[in-house]
Amino acid sequence: MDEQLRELKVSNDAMDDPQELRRRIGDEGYLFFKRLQDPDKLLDLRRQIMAVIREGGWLVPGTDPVDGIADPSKACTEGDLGYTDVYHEVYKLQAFHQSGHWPEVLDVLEKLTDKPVLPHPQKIARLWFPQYTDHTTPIHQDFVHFQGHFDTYTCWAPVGDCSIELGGLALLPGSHKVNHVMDHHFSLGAGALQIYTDDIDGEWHSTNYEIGDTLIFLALTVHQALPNLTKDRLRISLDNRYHTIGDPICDEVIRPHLWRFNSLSWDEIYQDWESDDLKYYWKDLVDTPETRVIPKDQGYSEHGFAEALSLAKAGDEKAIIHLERVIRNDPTSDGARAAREAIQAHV
Ligand SMILES: O=C(O)CCC(=O)C(=O)O
Ligand SMILES: [Fe+2]
Repeated sequence: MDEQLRELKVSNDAMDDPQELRRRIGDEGYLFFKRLQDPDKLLDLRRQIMAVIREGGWLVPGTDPVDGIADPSKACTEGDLGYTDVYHEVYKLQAFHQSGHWPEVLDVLEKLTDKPVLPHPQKIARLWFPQYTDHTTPIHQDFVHFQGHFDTYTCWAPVGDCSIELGGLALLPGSHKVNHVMDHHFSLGAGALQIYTDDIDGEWHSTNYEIGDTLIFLALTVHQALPNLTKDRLRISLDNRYHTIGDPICDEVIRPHLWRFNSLSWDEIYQDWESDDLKYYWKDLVDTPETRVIPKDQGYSEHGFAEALSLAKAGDEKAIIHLERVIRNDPTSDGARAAREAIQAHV
C-alpha cells in the first residue's frame, strides 16, 4: 500500500446489523465490504466485457482477453468517439445491466435505507487504459454528475482484482459531512469536473481490491480514482447508483450512459437480450407523484466548460486537449464554436 494512502475499513462484521451499518456510513460516508459480490459472476462478466473489447481492437492480439492487455495506440477515454464505439457495445451486454441488480448489493442498500431501492437505469462501466493518467477520474462528489438527491448511493466494484497500481477508487472518510456540493472546476479527467486539493483535507483511503470487493458511498463523499500506472493492463470497473423510491431522481440517470455522443437508445441496448425482465424495469417506478423526475442542472458542467475556455485562451494544454475533443465530437455545436475561438485567441 502506498505510504500516503490508508486502508479502507472493512465492514463485513456489521453485515447483519443495519443500525451499525447506518451509523458507519453516516460517520465515514462509506462502507467497504470484502467479497460482497460473487467473484465467479464477476469473472464471467469480465470475460464477456473483454470479449467485446477485443472485438473493438483494444487488446494486444494473441494475448488472453481475460488479462486485459491493452494496445496503447488505442488509448482513449470518455468523450472520445472511439471510446463510445467500444463502450456502447459493452453497454449492450445483458449481464452488465443485470449486475446492477444482484441481490447481495440490493440487500445491503435496503438495510441502509430501510426502504425499497431502485437501481438507476444508467449503469456505468469504466474501461481505463494504462499510462493514460491525465484522464484519470479527478477528485469530485458524485452529486454534480448524477444529482437527484444527496441520499443516492454509489456502489463501485472492480471487474477483476484491482491493485493500487491498477488504480482503484480512493476516498476521504467523513468528507460528506460538509453537507453541500463543493466548488468543482474544469478537469481533463473523466467527468471533466474536479475539486481543488486546496479545498479539502483529510487522509485518502483505498486498498488493493480483490474481485468481489465493493465500496458503497454517498453522493457528497469526496473521492477520486488512482491512476492506472501498470505497463499494459486495462482497468475495468462498475459504478452503479441506487436511489430510494420516493426521492426525486434526475432525468440524466434514466438514460444510457454517454447517450449524448451517439443517441444510443434502450431499444438498441435490448436488441439481443435473452429475457425481458429488466427491460424498462423503472417505467412504473419513476415520474410518479412519489418519485419526481427532475431535469439535470447543467450549471456545474457549464461552469467547468467556461473555465476550460478561459484556461485555453491562456494556453493551458489540458484545456486545449479538452476543447479539441469537443470540436471533434460535434464540430457545428455552439460549444465547438466557442472552443475554436478560445484556442485561436491563444495562438
Ligand atoms: O472508476 C472511476 O474511475 C470513477 C468512479 C467514480 O467516480 C464513481 O464510482 O463515482
Ligand atoms: Fe464518482
